[in-house]
Amino acid sequence: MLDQLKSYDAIIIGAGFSGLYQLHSLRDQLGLDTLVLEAGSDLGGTWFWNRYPGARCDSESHSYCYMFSEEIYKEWEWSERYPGPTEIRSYLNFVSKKLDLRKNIKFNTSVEKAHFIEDANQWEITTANGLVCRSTYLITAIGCISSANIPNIPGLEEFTGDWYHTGKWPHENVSFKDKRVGQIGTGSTGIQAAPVIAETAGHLHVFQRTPNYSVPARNAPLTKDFKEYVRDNYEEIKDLVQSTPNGHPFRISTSKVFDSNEDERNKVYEDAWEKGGLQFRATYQDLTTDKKANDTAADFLKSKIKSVVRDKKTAEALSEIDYPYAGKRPPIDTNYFETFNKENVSLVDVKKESILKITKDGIQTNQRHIPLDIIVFATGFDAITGKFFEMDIRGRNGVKLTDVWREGPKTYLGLQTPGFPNLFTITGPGSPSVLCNMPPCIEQHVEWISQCLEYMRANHIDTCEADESAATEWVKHVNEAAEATLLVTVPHSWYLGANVEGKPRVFMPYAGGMNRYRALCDDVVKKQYVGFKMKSKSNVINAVTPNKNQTFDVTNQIKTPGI
Ligand code: N01
Repeated sequence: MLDQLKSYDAIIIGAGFSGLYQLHSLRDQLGLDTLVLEAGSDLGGTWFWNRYPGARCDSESHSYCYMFSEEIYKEWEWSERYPGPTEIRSYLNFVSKKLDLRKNIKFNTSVEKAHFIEDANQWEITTANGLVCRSTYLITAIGCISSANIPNIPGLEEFTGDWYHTGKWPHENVSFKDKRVGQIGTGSTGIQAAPVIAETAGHLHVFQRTPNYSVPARNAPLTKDFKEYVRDNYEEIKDLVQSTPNGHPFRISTSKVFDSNEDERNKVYEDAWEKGGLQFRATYQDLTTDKKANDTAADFLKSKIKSVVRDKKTAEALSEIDYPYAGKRPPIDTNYFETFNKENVSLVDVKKESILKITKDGIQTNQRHIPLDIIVFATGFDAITGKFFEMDIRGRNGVKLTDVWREGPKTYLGLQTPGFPNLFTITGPGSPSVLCNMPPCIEQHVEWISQCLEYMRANHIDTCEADESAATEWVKHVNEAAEATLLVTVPHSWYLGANVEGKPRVFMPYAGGMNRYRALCDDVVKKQYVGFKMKSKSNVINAVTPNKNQTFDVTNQIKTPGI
């Protein structure tokens, strides 16, 4: 209890990519007394928890890292095209050691409450292990997909076998050898997990509710030449990821689908299929905005599934996809569809054979009982807002964040919520976040927040708080950006909160593109933090209310969304 009511300049919640860089930035660049509180027993964030079989990042390793330091970028060498959790954790440990970050992190410390104490102009934080401390600034670095979603299927408590959620995977080895395994869920995670589970399982039943498109990842060790290219082209790669709408190290084509004839198009798709990875969606600029254009890619990908999967009924169930390609987060895989050609793997099409309940030794569908030793829930997350709602966060006048966000998250630029002074949310709802490669989004937010705090301190400003009307305009703009894409046409997407019972159906991330978003945030700074109320003691120093032409041009068409 040594830290009872100790005050810090800044408290950061979370020690993943965001929290680590924010700590370095505030402590070493701004000289602030900073503490990080982390629920896990070690650093890593998403990568501390997600250790499920087959887990691997879908972003290419040379872009899935920090770029704020040329030295760090060049000193680290990735081994494969896509990094796995172990290598990512080693990387974060390397960064942490280099910057001496651990000394300011408290592990096994889960934040339960964060209340704004108006008189003191401070946040008071209470943790599950009894720590109470205060800070002037509170920064959430809690990730977007960190709150596991376990569906409410009756009977789970009766199950006598083992069950796991992919997002809370045990640190010790889970053996599937000769076991009867049921995997529920075929999103990005399930598509990565199934082929690896099938390698040793006695039998794997994959319960699929909604079929998914997937493109081969084509993971491979990085060649000596590529490693050299990465080392020699730091500036160029940095410029690329920071200037594309999705933060990935490839440009989205400027061509439109119907600029090419069918043969040319198929060649483009075939080449992208061979190359593998998320680059498939960058083949044409209108794939994510024009349904007819999208149909050409969707048909190509469906025909690939049918050409791989030998059993006709299974191929049909896997390829009967009724929403646009990349309308949900597009997975990439290693032998996912090939896995269904194995003797020990079968697909359970939950649309036709619904799950009634979990029994003591399996899953009862409306057609049969499937005996199981292990159930793997690859059922996703209460994304973006879920982790916030696990904490009791209260702003001015004791107002709860859960109440302010009841109808959907209300933020200005995804960075702040009106009524919650000095609370900053890294990759919060209303920012590009999950539609992009995360590290460039994180770096942009961390740098923006640090710059804002520097400005506040230089100008003796005590509180920074999003203006109500600025947040209203921003939420409107976030909706308009989404409406300009096919993303909103997929009713069962987690981007809309549709995967969690009772969650409001609101499109949460900003689909206007990372490059555009960055420019808007920079413009806000240039305009003296327009849309943020900056107060010193009780005087308003700056309360420039935005007018929509001033801050973000909501009428400007979103041509290349950040997805
Ligand atoms: O979760 P999901 P995820 N009965 O929500 C099914 C990121 N990620 O963990 O589509 C039966 O996408 C559900 O069915 P449906 C990435 O951003 C990143 O796979 O709702 N099925 C769906 O099939 C990704 O988008 C990497 O009908 C049920 C699945 O469970 C995000 O994480 C790697 C069900 C959930 O899919 C989440 O992906 C992996 C029920 N009751 C993931 N409830 C990287 O590369 C749910 N489902 C960094």
